[in-house]
Amino acid sequence: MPNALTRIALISDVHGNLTALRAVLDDIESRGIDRIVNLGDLIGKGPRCAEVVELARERCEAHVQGNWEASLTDPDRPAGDTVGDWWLDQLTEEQRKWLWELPFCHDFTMSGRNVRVFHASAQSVFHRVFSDRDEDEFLAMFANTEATGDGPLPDVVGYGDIHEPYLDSGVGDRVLFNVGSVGNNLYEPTPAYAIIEGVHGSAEAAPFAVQFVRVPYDVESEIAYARRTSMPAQGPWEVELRTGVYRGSQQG
Ligand SMILES: [Mn+2]
Repeated sequence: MPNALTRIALISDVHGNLTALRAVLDDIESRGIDRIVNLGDLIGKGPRCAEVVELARERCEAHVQGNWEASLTDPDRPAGDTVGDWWLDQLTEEQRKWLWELPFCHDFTMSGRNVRVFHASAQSVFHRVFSDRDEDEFLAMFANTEATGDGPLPDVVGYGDIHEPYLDSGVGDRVLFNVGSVGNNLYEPTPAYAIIEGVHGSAEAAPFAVQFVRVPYDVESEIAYARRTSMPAQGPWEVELRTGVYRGSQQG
């Protein structure tokens, strides 16, 4: 009698976009999936960080820290560093502490594979790995580092940070994938997340799958909400949400 397959939804980079998060959570629920892991960057860029943090805490069984959490909620953040203050001010003291204490990675076993998820790379939440990285960067995603600790070496790695979903089984039997972004996708702006399916907690080989989902949502409603606030960088953010063109590539 085979073990039942479990599905886990992996979400990342919500970035304060509550309308997008609600749409994605509704889609996850409609599939009968009740296990969700958050890969970081709940906050920053968008208008509703506090609400997003609360909803994610309610619905996700595990979380890892993103670069926005790591830089903004650091209790030793340099006093002169005011970039991001608007977003930090949205959060309660308790939320800041919770975000600061989030773990770097989350490891588990599925269908005989060691799965590891983190925000950006095995090196650091600030070390960005794009989809066109070279083979050395690919392999480095599967290494144990000071940040990851000495857990079992992963065969499957999922991450966020670049706001662009992809899957690469480029070297050996390793699988690297990016879950995309819920609240701030680039290239194709529709919210994205991933589902992995397999026998959870099992060291025995069994079917294993990764699936990507795109969930349309009411982007204009999130933009209308943001316009009633004094959120910084609103213009470039609106272009990102509507077109997927990164603020650094937008024509002035
Ligand atoms: Mn991000």
